[in-house]
Amino acid sequence: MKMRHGVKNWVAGLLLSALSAVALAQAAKPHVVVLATGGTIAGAGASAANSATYSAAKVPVDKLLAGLPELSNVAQVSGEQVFQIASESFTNDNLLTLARRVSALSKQGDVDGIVITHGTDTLEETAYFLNLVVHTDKPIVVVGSMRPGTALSADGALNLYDAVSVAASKDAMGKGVLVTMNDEIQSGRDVSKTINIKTEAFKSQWGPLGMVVEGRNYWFRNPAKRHTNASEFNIDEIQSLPKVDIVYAYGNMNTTAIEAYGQAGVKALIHAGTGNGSVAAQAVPALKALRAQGVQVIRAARVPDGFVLRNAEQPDDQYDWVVAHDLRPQKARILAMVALTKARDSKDLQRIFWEY
Ligand code: DAS
Repeated sequence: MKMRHGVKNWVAGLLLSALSAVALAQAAKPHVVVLATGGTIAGAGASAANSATYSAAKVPVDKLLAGLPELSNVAQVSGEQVFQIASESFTNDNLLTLARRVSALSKQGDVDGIVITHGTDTLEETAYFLNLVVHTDKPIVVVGSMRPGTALSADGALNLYDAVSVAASKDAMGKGVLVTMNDEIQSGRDVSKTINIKTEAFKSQWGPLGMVVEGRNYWFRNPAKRHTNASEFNIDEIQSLPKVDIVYAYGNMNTTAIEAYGQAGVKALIHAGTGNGSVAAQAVPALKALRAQGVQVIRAARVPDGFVLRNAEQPDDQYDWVVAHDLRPQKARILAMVALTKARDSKDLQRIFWEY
């Protein structure tokens, strides 16, 4: 009897030490916080055949994480539901709230990396905003999906696994805010959504920074522009964002929108011009009038790739206008809002567009 009791204690001891070894091993893994904001990655469709018809922003973060037990292979993961919205509805207040939470978490010693799950429509704007204002070297990874988790060949699970894996990686530190979609690791600054119906939707004209395959990162280049700790902008010092809007140019261009934005009190207007940021002759006087009222005029291009050359299509020096460099209009708006919290003239604003 005594012998059997001894064996039982020995087996129980073994089990306990095995369990504590597993718990210890898990506790030794990096701690990644997943901040959920909604989007397709939290979407649900009526049937598996619905890869494009579904409701976004339905699945709560706890269910997202519970549906991916493999995450425990790469990190200790905790989740927070910051918002539950489709990202086309993101506002400046959403950007400020999210960035403040990311900044606070990045300062915690028990947080090694942060993942933000996000709708794909404005994911590139949020990623760039965080890249400009969050001061940390810890990996921050923004991730979405093109298909809801209920669809055949859904892409959200692997995208999220890749995002957590990258956020848990020491070699992802100091690279600015990252986006993991479709096996690629993109720069939050450079990446844009380039197609609205395929899983290979996010591209940068300068190429991805690297790839992530089966939890391992393969790096091929580093960001060239200022970001995170090297940024002169800090979310902890930003209370609000100035009004900056975008006007889209096309044949038969008129000045209705330009004048309306001027009356609405924009501090800067992004002009998404044709070609190399061209401005229709009939629109030039309206933009010059805005500049005379103190509004910054920033020439971007509706053409997705390339970059706008200063003084090429328009005499920017003479008009005191700024060019958006290689930034697409929606990204130029993000940078202009952040820049105008500090820049006091167009010369300084142009410097910021060269550097960020
Ligand atoms: N409406 C889209 C959004 O929330 C869905 C998505 O693609 O994530 O951005």
